[in-house]
Amino acid sequence: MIKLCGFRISNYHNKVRIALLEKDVPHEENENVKPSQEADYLEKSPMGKVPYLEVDGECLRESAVIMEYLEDAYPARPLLPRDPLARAKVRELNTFIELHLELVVRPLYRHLGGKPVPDELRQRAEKDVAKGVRSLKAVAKFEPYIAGTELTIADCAAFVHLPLVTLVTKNFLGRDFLEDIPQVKPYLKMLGERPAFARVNEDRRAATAAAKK
Ligand SMILES: N[C@@H](CCC(=O)N[C@@H](CS)C(=O)NCC(=O)O)C(=O)O
Repeated sequence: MIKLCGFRISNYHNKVRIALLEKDVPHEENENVKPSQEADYLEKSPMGKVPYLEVDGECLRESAVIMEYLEDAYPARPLLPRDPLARAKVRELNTFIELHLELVVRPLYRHLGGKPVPDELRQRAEKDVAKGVRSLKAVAKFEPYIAGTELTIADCAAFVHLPLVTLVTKNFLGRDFLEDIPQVKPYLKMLGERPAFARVNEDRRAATAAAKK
């Protein structure tokens, strides 16, 4: 049995959980695991991050690696196409979303609590988000899925990460940079109607509300 460890507000945890549900992989979840730099936690996750996946007594870290493992181990309901170039195009999209959008807005996300944002950070983020959005626009298909006619790992990533890009750019950069890609909003709505995506989203909302109590 495999076990996903993390918490249900984490976008990376939620991305993996969507894949597990979409692929109908039997699994357990420990949703009470928080990032930590304590020595005993670092044995499970050496970067101190969530999520990690427990598989046969081993821990697997890094959500992109976990997604690839799930594809290899559970090929029955694929989230990657068979054709090598098409597979690479999905990974390209995933990289634009995670490396060039999510990781770019993440340092600002930490300031949502009200901590002032240094000008330098804001200016750098503004430049970099614009590049990330431009790249996403160049490759996203919305036919109706982000990589084409089939649901892929890039949809799992887009669903959890793009709302953060909207939140952060609206709050700190004066406008939602994703409005430059008008298909994004209806696309995220369409994904949110799929049972697996809807369930993870509802659980995220519940966990967020509980954390505020
Ligand atoms: N590259 C990692 C990123 C995971 C990540 O950043 N997780 C956040 C929670 S959403 C975390 O653990 N943050 C705590 C930290 O960075 O110390 C992955 O894809 O798994």
